[in-house]
Amino acid sequence: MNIVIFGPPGAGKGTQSKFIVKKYNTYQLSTGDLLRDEIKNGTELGNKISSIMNSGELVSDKIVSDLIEKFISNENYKNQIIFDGYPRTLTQAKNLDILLKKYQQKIDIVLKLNVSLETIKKRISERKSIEKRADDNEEIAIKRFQTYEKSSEPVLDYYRQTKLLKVVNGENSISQINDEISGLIDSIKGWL
Ligand code: B4P
Repeated sequence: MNIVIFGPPGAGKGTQSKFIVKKYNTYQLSTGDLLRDEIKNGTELGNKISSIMNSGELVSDKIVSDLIEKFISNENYKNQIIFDGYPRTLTQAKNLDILLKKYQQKIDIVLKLNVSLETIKKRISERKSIEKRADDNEEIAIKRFQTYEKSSEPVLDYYRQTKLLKVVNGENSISQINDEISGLIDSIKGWL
């Protein structure tokens, strides 16, 4: 089973992905984490993308596509991937379908976490004190939210048409969201 987890920055995609990985023995593919690793390791790619990420803009579709193909093509992860933060644009959504088809896979469910900008600002300021991420400040959080709003609607429409989209209230507590997501995954596992 492959799952897409979608939502604005700070919605809790990473938090919920970690829970799903543990409960359902899957693998988390966080494009944000992969990109931050490139920056941390000072790679050529990392140097190229750090200013883009720290401005709240999206990294190019080509760069993230190359990163995810490495993961999708790995037999060890076949049909056990949580796509955390990918796709973020319509081009990425279509590209993901092409890549999955190439490796005889598909998406089984798309979970969308709904969270307001006010909640996100609060969470990001709390996360900043723990993780010290360079893009976690209020001004960049607002910019990232605007970037999300601009690019997300076509992605949501795309998944609405495929009937894979399930909307989850991301304002609830972490454990309430865990329960809601488990219910949704268990319901589709029954007919897979
Ligand atoms: P991401 O790494 O995807 O980061 P995120 O959206 O900020 O975080 P997430 O939603 O995972 O929130 P978390 O669980 O940490 O993206 C960062 C950047 O990378 C992008 O801006 C972009 O530049 C680039 N990028 C990534 N993917 C890309 C792509 N596909 N294409 C192009 N560019 C890409 O939760 C946030 C905080 O809230 C945590 O501290 C958590 O403890 C807390 N929290 C979570 N759920 C909660 C709840 N229910 N109640 C209370 N607190 C909660």
